[in-house]
Amino acid sequence: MSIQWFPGHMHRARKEIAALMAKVDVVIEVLDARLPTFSENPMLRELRGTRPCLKLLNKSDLADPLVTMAWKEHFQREAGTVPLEVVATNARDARAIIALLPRMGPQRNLVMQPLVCLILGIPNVGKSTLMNTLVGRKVARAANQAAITTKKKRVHLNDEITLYDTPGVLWPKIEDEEASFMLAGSGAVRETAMDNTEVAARVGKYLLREYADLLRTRYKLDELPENEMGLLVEIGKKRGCLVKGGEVDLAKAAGILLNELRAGQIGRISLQKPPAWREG
Ligand SMILES: Nc1nc2c(ncn2[C@@H]2O[C@H](COP(=O)(O)OP(=O)(O)OP(=O)(O)O)[C@@H](O)[C@H]2O)c(=O)[nH]1
Ligand SMILES: [Mg+2]
Repeated sequence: MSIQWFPGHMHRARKEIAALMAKVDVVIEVLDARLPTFSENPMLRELRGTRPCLKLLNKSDLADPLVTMAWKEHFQREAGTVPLEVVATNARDARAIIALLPRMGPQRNLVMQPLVCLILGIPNVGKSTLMNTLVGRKVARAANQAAITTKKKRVHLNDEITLYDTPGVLWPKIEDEEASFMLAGSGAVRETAMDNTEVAARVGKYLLREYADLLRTRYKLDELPENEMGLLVEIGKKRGCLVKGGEVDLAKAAGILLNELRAGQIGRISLQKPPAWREG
């Protein structure tokens, strides 16, 4: 499965971001802490050029803490970027970001010429939520669905910082199969653009390998199913997703697994491990 979901507003947003970039001092790239480099848009990296970049590992409350720590070390080695793990609704994290931004931009009189910061990222990673927390009031609509923001929005955070929120942008064709499935599992893709059961099966396979104990506890499994389809069948049985004849409604079981994963109900789960993790 490769995901092709690049609606018109994303195409427009990409062009707007490119046009804005000339006056941007600092890029705030919001990544999903559960899958940091899968959620890094290569198109945005190109647009950003050599501008200083604050890489926020957001939704860190949902991710596996040890894996997030390893990801932070991974990004610390990247020139020109500062990684920070955050929760976009957390006011303390917002204060830390506000304190950091002026130190990352060019040294000048910011009251005379405010620092321009651009919030970028793929859909549903928490850009608008972050904007609201930074400003301290609701200035942008945020909701748990991909492609909520469709137009850029400018807000003066204070006398020294101007912020832009932008629509989430994916790239025209996500070729990497593992990345496609994990992005879909994380909630970055509208469900109409993917096959829920296929996504849940692939994510389920990963969870069986990496987080078997969490699955066992959440779904009260005495024995671990042998494979991903077995997992969906077990979840379906436990949750009464049956159709006529006693068969399990796999699509419904898939929906339960994905919703509970996204809500953090299975536990703190990372959907991607850093390269150094795998090498041991
Ligand atoms: N658990 C958790 N949820 C978060 C966090 N940040 C954002 N969310 C939730 O993620 C969902 C998406 O948030 P938005 O701020 O609308 O995301 P966005 O990046 O602006 O999305 P688009 O406008 O579609 O590109 C909302 O339900 C938020 O409440 C976080 O740090 N932790
Ligand atoms: Mg938004």
